[in-house]
Amino acid sequence: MHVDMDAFYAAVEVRDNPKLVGKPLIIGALPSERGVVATCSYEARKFGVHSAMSIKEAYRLCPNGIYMHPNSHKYKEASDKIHEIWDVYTDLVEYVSLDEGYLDLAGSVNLFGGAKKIAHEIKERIKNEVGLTCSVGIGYSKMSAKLASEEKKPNGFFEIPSAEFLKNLIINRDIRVLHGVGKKTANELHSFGIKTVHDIYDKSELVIDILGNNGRQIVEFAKGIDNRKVTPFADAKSIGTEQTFQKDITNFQFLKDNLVLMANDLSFDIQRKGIFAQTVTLKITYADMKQITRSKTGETINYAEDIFKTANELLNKIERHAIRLIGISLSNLSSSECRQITFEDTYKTENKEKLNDVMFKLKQKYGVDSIKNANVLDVQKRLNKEEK
Ligand code: TTP
Ligand code: MG
Repeated sequence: MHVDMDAFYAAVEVRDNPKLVGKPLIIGALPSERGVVATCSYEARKFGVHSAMSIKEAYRLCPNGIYMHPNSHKYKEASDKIHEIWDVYTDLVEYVSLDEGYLDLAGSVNLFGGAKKIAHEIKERIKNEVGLTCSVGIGYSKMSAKLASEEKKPNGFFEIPSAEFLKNLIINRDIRVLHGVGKKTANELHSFGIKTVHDIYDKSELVIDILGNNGRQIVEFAKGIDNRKVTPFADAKSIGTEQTFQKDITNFQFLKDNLVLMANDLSFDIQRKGIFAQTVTLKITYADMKQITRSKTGETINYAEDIFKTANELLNKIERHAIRLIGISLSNLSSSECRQITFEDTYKTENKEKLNDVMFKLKQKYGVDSIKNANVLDVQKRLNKEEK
């Protein structure tokens, strides 16, 4: 099963402000600012506005739209609740992004009365408990499930039960419909006159000649063959979060404050899954678009303060030019902690564990914002001021 929320960021804003219902709403930046559209409501899509378009272009198409900055924290909180609902139905969930995921139901489908029933229950629960709509697709493979969820968007449900069914559905569509065919690959194939999925069957040898192994994979996808497995979070290679700024940042305190919040989010995420990380990677994109990453591998950790400490150490070592994006990712993930505890720090460690445990349980029960360390409150205050 593939689940994808409808107009996710925009839908969260509409949920929280009834005045926005039915309006063209564009999330990203204000018309006077530089920036791109993160997403927009379906009303705004009628004007041709879409994700990744510049705000300037969006404003030209839709001057009467309502423009807003994203509120990442709110989307994360909604996402956590949504992920928890998915978790009820199987422990094989691959979270693709905040609003999208694959559920492998092979082992649990009978337990819950069938895939269709699960799909409707998930839609119902997300509507009632989170106040949002989503589109659900059922398939026999990842690609078919994803295509099924896109088929009847928004608030849709569709099933693609077999390769034969999939082939008939997409045969006359543009090759972009296939997993792995992005803009660049599509342009390349278009220049050889390969435009539809049908053309891929007809000219499969040519596709393989042009694209090599990648072409072989695309031909398989066109035939409906897709053996990719749903990879649960615990088996993931890394987990990360990043933040792009509206304006380039030279204030390192501001960057540090952002790292504190990101470390908190990541920490909660991995604790929820019982995961520890050994490597922390800091990702930076400078104002001139130059990208760097810096990593440090040490003890297995999952506390926010440990993640922050390592990320901050890495930040202190980089060149200090204006920065456009900052991110942290965690890798070398495992489900158990293995570290040396010296006799001296046993007492300190025990208290830290108790505190962490209580805070984690409160967050799980009442939401990520229900309890915070004083330092996080300070940081949030500072960041709010900075934004004003
Ligand atoms: P999507 O699922 O691609 O888009 P959506 O949920 O807004 O709309 P729909 O699925 O109904 O077509 O992305 C989920 C969220 O991710 C989206 O609400 C905002 C964010 N996002 C960006 O910030 N930038 C992007 O370029 C894209 C595609 C998404
Ligand atoms: Mg979506």
